[in-house]
Amino acid sequence: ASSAGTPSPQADTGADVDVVVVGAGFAGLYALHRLRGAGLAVRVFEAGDGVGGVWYWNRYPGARCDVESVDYSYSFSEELQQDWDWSEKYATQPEILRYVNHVADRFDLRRDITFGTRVTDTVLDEQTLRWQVSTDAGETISARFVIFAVGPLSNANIPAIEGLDEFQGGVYHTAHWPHEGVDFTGKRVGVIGTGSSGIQTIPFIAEQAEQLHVFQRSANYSVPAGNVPLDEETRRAQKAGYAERRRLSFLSGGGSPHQAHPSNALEVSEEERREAYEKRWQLGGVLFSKTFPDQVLDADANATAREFWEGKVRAVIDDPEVAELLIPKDHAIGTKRICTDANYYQTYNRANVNLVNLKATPIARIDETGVDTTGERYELDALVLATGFDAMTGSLEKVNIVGRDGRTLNQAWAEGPRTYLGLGTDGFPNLFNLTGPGSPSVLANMVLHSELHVNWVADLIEHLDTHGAVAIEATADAVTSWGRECTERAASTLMTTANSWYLGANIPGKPRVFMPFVGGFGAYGEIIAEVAAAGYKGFELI
Ligand code: N01
Repeated sequence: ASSAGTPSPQADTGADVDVVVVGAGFAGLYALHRLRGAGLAVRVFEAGDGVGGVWYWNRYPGARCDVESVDYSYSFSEELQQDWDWSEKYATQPEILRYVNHVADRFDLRRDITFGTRVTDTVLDEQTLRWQVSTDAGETISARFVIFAVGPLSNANIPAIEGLDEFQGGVYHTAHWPHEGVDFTGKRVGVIGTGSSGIQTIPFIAEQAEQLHVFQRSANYSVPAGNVPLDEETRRAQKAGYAERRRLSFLSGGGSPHQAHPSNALEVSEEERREAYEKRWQLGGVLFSKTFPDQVLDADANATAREFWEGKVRAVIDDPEVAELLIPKDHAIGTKRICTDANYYQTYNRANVNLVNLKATPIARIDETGVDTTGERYELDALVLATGFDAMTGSLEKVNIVGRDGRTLNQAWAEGPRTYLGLGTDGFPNLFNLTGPGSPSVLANMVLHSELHVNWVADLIEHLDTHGAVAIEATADAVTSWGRECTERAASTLMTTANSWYLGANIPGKPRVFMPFVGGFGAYGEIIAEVAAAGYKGFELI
């Protein structure tokens, strides 16, 4: 039965499985493969019509990963990583989607995935400790375990701007891009939002559109991605070095094998510091924000990185007034997810690109044919919303998850997400959330993070079975102390000083809680391994 209580013709099939997995992105696919391999009956539900999660939906021009392809790929199968050839240092969205589809075919995953179907309700039967999982197709199945693999950046944020629904031109959110693409040739286009998505897509749209207006509320820091094609020799070397590369990645701060400079930023000479920043700049991408270990811990150290960045960026923007608007003044570099780009700042040198400063003149309203700011009117044929996501909790929140005593997860998380190790919550036995709040999540390479989490849950299920336990549940004490630890760790950095989506600051009314675990991917891996080795300390076996 659905939460609305209206049984549909297919309701209550009564089918039993060991595990329901919600989502067929990187995490969900590996969960299916690993748990099926452990002899469990697994059923996956996926809202999209294909695999890939975020890479299925985010098809905007210029969409590309900001983690190197050699690292942003599964490590669980040596044959897979030796067989697959990445064509570029940073893979485009279409290439990643091809890869994920290859994985689904190669490991025969599709037969246990139901596509085009959303899980609506997940309700605990307290007698049996099984979960009744219902879908929007009207099916209900019973599962011993439920694994949410819904992704931290999957619930698009549509801004509440007056008149948005009146606009008669095309409106495209970057996370719901039409599969057939959009042709902006000869069009007057507006882009709202200058986060990672906006910064990646703006240069592409600028090349096509007749006129592009970029509506910027907050400026962001972006670093050139430094993408290059991979030649056969590089690929061979990468493949030969995979074992060590993966080992270092699993021990690292962010899930890729690069190490920060051995000294703190302020402990080295100015010359050495500049050299280190230059080296990272040439390497390209997000690792610039991790050049020195204290870069997001110490404001003075951070200022040296910011200054270097500012010099580089000002040098490529022709108009100093435009440059002034594009330089963030409201947060330290790296305290919001640093963006990566190809010719983003240079795009503002084009005659057909105009930067609208919403801080000075906010959007007043949108109507059938354009956008009115408090300063000017912009006639538009198309509007692109690069306005991000209700991150980390948004997609889970849409599911009616009912645990012990009829308490919903949304009630349990009303003041912000409460988890033990990011994986479990008291009152919700045998229910696991992958790569979400309370884990390194978006601060780490999501592919390896998915593997880490899935392997941990698979081992845990085996442990329950060898100990004759029906279920496992985080204790309230463990949840409280993990929450405290996550908050304290975040507060000891500069990360809590920015109004970022890590803190829910982009969604009006969302509790301000720093959601990811900031202590590093490797350190987190050690913590969860120790918990397992100690017989799942902090959890109760039932
Ligand atoms: O979303 P965002 P995103 N009026 O939230 C603006 C990953 N990702 O999709 O900052 C006007 O960062 C908002 O302005 P402000 C990556 O982790 C990775 O770009 O709230 N503007 C901001 O400029 C990333 O961090 C890759 O003032 C409004 C923008 O919209 C995460 O996804 C590529 C507005 C939203 O930026 C999210 O990135 C893409 C309003 N009402 C995404 N509401 C790569 O791998 C919002 N904005 C490279």
